[in-house]
Amino acid sequence: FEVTTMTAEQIKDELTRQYPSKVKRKRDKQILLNEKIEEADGTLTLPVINANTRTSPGIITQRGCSYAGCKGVIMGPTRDIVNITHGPIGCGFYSWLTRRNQTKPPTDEHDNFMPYSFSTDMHDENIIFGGEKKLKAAIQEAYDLFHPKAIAVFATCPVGLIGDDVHQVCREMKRELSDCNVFAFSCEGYKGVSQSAGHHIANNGVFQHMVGNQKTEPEGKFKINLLGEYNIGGDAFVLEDMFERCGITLLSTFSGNSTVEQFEQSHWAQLNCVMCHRSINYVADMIEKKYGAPWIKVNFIGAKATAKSLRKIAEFFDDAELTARVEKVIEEEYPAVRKAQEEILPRTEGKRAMLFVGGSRAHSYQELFAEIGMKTIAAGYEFAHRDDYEGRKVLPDIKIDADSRNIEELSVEKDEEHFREPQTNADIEELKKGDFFQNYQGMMADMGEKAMIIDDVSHHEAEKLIEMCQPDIFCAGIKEKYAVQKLGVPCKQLHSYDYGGPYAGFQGAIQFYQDIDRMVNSKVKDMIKAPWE
Ligand code: CFN
Ligand code: HCA
Repeated sequence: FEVTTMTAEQIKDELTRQYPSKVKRKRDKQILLNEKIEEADGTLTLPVINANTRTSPGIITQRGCSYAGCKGVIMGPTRDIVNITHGPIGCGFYSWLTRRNQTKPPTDEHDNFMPYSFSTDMHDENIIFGGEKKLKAAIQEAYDLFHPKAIAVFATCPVGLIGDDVHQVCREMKRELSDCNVFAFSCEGYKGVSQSAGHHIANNGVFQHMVGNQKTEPEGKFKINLLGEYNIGGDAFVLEDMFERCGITLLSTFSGNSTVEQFEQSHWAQLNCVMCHRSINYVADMIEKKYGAPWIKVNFIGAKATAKSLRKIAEFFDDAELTARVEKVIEEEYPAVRKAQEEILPRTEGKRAMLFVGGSRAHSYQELFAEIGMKTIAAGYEFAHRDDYEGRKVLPDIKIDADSRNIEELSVEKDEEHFREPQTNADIEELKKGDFFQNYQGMMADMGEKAMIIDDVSHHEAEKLIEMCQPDIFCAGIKEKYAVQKLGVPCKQLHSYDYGGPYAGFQGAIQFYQDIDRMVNSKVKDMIKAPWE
């Protein structure tokens, strides 16, 4: 940690020192130093982290809710579905265009409902007497105005509490409006422990209601889907162009710049390429089980990772012409990347970053920093599961029934049991032996020895960490941004890219190097000393 004389152990202890003992005990299993043991046979033993558990009440968490994960994250980026929030107006309003997922309809004639926010705007009388009638009327109104291909309904907390049957309403309306696919998500905000449960609910719904609906096979020699890419700041545009130049047919993206038609034809793909494993692994598994297409993990964040992922796809298809085209694209793109790296690296080398975001970027962006010589001294996810840290299959995942009304394992009573903490040394040994995914490496294996790993970092811990370690850059989201910058450390939003981007692919990497260079080398910090100091 360099700037401080404290040891990593002392820093870790300091983070939780002020907590009540019960909270401290819990946090101590979620904050750890990356102590890796490499066995003689090459297997890596990693620490065990207690991820995907409930945040203790009173702690200021970065996390969001199940509705945000379902409506905002997975379903938000599809342009031609009318997404109706069934609930009081706040849920719809505060999820209105806040994620910077972009879209580009081919012409003005094509549907694009993303700029709209649709809500049933429930009031007191709907809470008391039920909101199903109002929901039906809202679906009818949306249909009359827009004649969309599909309408999706998202349940908010009060809907689950009063028991409105959103699925029954949608089934009725689908029958009535025979040329419109109408379906609902029971993604009440309180379900699960974070937005992660909402991803799972959305995955199940997309698979159940759309995947497989297109009965004729689309054209294309090398057909893939890109899973877990959401076109934040235009990332998907860069990747779409890259695939086209390689001669790879992108049938669908789940769900950046996507359409209903894409989802409906996605089962025809020969290969699923998974970017953000956390949010979309369920669809990858379901497609593999039902239709047979395997999935591989890819990463288009970072120039090296992009080249590696393109080669991985070419390897899968094992075709000389495709391989040649992929190599040509890499050759065309790399000189500019190298030039940018050579120019920027002397100014950024040795600087230290901290990354606390979501369920995937706190890992994938580390490589991008490494490409300009910066190291990640602390990182953590908001809501990822143990597999995203440790890169192996661990405890059974949650089970959600077909219409997502029951997510049994996540009920409060079962919480403790399901997220069973290792009790004995034998338990710990057993967990450490868990199967590693073939194609999936978690954050820990990639991070440096004794780097700090913190799951669901709290506001208090983040503040302490910054005070003690003075990183050169702290990556987080909008809620953290200004609190961090008031401590004198630049904060890069890895969710929205701070109104910038794209950061994916080769061109995106160059853009990222430049933005980070500007931030970590800004002189403004030296000018903010108060006059009385
Ligand atoms: S675009 Fe993704 S990459 S989908 Fe997920 S886990 Fe969120 S919205 Mo914010 S930026 Fe973030 Fe990841 Fe996957 Fe985004 S790191 S928190 S739910 N996320
Ligand atoms: C979400 C969306 C979010 C929030 C970003 C932030 C996003 O979790 O509901 O906290 O700045 O990327 O828009 O992750």
